[in-house]
Amino acid sequence: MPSSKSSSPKRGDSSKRTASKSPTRVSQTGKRVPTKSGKKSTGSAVSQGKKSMTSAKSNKSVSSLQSRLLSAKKSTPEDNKPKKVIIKSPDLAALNLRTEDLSFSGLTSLPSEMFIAADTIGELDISGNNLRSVPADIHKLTELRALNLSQNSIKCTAVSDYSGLPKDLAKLKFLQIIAISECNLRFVPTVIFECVGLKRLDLSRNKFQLLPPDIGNLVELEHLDMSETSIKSLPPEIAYCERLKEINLYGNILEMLPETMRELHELTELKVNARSFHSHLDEYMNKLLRNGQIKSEHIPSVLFDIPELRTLDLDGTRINNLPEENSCKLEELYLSNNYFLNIPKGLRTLPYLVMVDISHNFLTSIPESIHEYLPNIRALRLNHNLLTSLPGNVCKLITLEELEVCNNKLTQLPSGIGNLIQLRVLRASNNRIFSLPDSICQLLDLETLEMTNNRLGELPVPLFNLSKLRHMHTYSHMKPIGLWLHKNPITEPPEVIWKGVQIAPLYHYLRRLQIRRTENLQPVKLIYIGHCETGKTTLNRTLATGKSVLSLPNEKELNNNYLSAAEKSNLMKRLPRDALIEDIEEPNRTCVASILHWQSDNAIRFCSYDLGGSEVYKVLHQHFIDKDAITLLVYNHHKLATSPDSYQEQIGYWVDLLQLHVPGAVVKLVGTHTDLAEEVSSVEVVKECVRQQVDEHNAHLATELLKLNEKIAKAQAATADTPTQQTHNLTEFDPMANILQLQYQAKQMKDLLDTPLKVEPTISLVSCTGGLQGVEELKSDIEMIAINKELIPTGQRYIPSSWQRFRSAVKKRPGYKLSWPQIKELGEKFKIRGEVLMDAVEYIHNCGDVIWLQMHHNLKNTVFHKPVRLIETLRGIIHHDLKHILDFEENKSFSSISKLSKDQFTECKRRMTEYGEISRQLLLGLWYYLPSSREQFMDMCGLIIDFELAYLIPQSDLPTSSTYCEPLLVVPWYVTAKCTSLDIDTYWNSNIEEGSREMEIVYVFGKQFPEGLFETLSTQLQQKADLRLDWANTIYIETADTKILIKRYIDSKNSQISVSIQVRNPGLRGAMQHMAQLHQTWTAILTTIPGLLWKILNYTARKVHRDRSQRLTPSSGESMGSLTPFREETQSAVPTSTIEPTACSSDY
Ligand SMILES: Nc1nc2c(ncn2[C@@H]2O[C@H](COP(=O)(O)OP(=O)(O)OP(=O)(O)O)[C@@H](O)[C@H]2O)c(=O)[nH]1
Ligand SMILES: [Mg+2]
Repeated sequence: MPSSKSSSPKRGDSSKRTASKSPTRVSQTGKRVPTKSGKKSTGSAVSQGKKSMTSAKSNKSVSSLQSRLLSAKKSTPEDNKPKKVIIKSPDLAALNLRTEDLSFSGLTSLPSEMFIAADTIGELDISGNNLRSVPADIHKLTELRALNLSQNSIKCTAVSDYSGLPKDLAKLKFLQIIAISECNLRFVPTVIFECVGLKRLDLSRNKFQLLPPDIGNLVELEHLDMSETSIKSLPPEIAYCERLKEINLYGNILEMLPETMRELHELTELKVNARSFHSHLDEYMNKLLRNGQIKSEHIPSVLFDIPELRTLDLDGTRINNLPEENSCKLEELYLSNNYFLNIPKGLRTLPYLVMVDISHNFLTSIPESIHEYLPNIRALRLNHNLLTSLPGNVCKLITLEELEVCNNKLTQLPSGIGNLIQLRVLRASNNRIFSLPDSICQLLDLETLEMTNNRLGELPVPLFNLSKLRHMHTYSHMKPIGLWLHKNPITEPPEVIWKGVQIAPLYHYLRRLQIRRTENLQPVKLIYIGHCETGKTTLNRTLATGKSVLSLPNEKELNNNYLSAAEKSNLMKRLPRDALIEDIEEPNRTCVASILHWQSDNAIRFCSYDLGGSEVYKVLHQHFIDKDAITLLVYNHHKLATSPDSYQEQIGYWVDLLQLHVPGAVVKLVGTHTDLAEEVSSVEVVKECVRQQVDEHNAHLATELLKLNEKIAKAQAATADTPTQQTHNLTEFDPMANILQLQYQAKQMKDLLDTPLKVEPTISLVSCTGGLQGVEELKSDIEMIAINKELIPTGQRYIPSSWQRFRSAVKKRPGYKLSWPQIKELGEKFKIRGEVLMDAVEYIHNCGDVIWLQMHHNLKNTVFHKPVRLIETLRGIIHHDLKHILDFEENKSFSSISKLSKDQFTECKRRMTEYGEISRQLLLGLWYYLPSSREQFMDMCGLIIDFELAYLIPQSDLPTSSTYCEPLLVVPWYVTAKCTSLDIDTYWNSNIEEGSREMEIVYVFGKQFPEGLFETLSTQLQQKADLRLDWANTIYIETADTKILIKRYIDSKNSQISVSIQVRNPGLRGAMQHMAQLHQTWTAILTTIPGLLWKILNYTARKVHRDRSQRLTPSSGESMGSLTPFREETQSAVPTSTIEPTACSSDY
């Protein structure tokens, strides 16, 4: 076959050359890994088919305006008008130069006026005229950059003919661009090779037949267009044009290419019709090639050695073979319509390939090691071959985005296809595939799955997970997109479902099928949390009914706390018949919680706990949220989109709450009010914020765990160093060196890291008004979560019938709570005992029928089998609308039931709102709607105390008229009185016994300090107190010989919340004992919150002298935010008690 052997090109007219580097081969050292930009280019190639070659063939690839000038050749058939070329070189504007456009003006010579102010012309367009020559005056255009001479009749009848283009043209030292296309030239005007500054040269559509070696003079040349010039090759001297980036040789029947082209180190685009290389093959050779009897050699091997070439189109070139060793960085290779019997081994030496098309060949198999051939492949086309199977290792091509295997003889796809998680397009039509592997349902990015004309009998049910398959049987840009199933004998789902163009009915059907096939599906608890008035109640009712059930708007909110009978019945009418309403509360704001049992169309039973979002209920949320339930975190998307500052209030706080109390819970975010939100695209931002919040939390956990482990190691080393001889009694109680405590915390952190929140990846946006946008989709998403064993592992267990009978027996029991012995007795009837009994009760709890707070130290032995009654009891004490309730005129219960006069009521109200003190009479009025025998009343008080919402003040003879406002319960949350420095002086700093002992522990918490934690401690201190005083954030307690001061404050420096406990006692031992007890009580409370991180900042002990006591006085009256009077920890590595040495020796 013809090929150029010359590797040292002859120079052209070297006397005119400005640079004369010999084309030595430069070894390419820096490896180019396909970069983002590479990816981009291929992305378009992948999606648009052949890239530069194909597009260039249709003359559409030229992009820049300059390029458009130079390819002004009326190439598109529809554009028959003379082309008006606009030249706007960026240089021109900067250089104050202009464009002289005389194109298509019927000129036979250049007008003399043109040369006035010739030095201001940067570009001259004289294309489309009748010019035979250009005058020598052209050299006056001293600033000329670009010259368009195309479509003229420029003379040039021999090699050295300057009659058409004068020698003076070469004087234009700034000339970079010449276009002389379509000039009917047989010889390239010689002067062109003397314009050595040229960067772009368009000689297309002439009749040269030969490109002279003088081209090698143009060492600055970057773009050369030789298309349709009847040339058969390029001269070897082309290699002198070292800067060439692009050569266009389309429209020529090439016989060879010079070997020297491998020296063109910047050439990235070579537009060549490679089919022309087989023009000399006769029928016989063709047959031998077709049968694989000889190896093809007619493609110049230099094509595989041009180092920077990116694309090579060898479509229809009758090849059956590639060179085995290649040294270029090809990214796209088209080998379609050829004679390949096997995948060519040469692909192994083309590691940068991202796109390979070997369609329309004779491949019968794909090698097992295919993944080694194509490590970066993104699009692989194997259509129209003879493949009967695909090797499993195809599934290791994990970078694949498009795989096409249409028109083969495949009977199945590899079972591991689900590994190709980046796959967007899978085309496998016209095969014999009888089933789709289940793993295909993992291809979540799949946008097109073409399975037309196969033998599929049914579809994998989880196919509905492929949410990016948005269409069925439709085309885009003449290509099938979405899901294509035509011509398959599919019986499940039925034809009517899968033959349409809408994918929604098919997915709906498959979802239902999935639910129906799910066995032992148990009722699912749904918990609605979120800021007040975000639409939780509305959403809950809308989901349950499928209708818009907006909760009543604000204007209609009644002054009364409860619905009138008429409103209640009205509301009842709006609720579904099958929805069992356990509880209907006030019109707008949910009070504590409301419970609704409902069933979805697909027969999944739900029990919704809709939690009131008002601030005051935050102390109760921890008792209702549940790690085994589905938590819907509802936020107002409209509000968040318009005021992003509300993120913490609307989402951040709630994510923190879940992380604190129910790590590992399944959370679904729902944005409401989208009918008001103009901007729904912000959902991505919301998603990102949530992800960031969860990530930051986990990162924080990881660092804290590291620190803690270091601390444990140090503490262990210290214990080992000083074993028993360190009998200093002060180490009896040393919270900072308590290894067990530290180990417990480390384990807790490790557990937390192992069980992060399961935040659902998509946020559902809904509107509960008329159109109900997004509601059905949300319902469907919730159903899918409900049947997802990984998310809700307890939702699909087999439940014995005895448990079911036990469940209905529990529900039927009178009263509203059952003690554990009562539960045991009932379990006994159904032979449910021991741990099984606990499992059974947990099951009923997970169904939402009962509330069993099995982790709560006071309540773990109580099962609330009528949760609504529990909620009602809590409402009496914790209510968002106390202002309205505590209204003597409006609420007649205070006069009729409490029997309080207006003055007495006013005093009671003051004591409740300032100090949290609630008298028996007031309580009777607050609970007017509940049964109130003395026994029941005390039982309800006991419940409030067990929930640690209040502490009890013992009273001897109740009720008496004189004790109308004497406190019975004190709710620390309602204490609003602030502790002043005077208070501290009066109670803490006065009467200090000289030499008494004082101990203090400071606990620090992160920014997440659970709502109500401090108040819980407050309620627990009651049993220790002979006398106590409560302020907001400060508690003072006295016993016979001990004083205790407990404060909560925010460290203004790092905005961490701290709690300090101070104990003062005449003796060290006494102080230590009290401190140890308090520490134990406090840490027991802390450990009930699984996600709570805390540490001891400081543990000090000191002897108090009168003169130094003032040191303890707070700097201002504010309890929160200003009390930072404590000294920093000064201990060495091993934390031990700090105490003045004298004190030590005197006491021990
Ligand atoms: N425009 C519009 N209004 C809504 C939508 N959802 C709820 N609302 C209104 O928003 C207000 C609050 O709705 P609720 O459902 O009571 O809110 P909530 O979150 O249960 O409030 P709390 O019980 O206080 O925590 C009511 O006036 C509803 O009518 C919605 O999608 N669009
Ligand atoms: Mg509500």
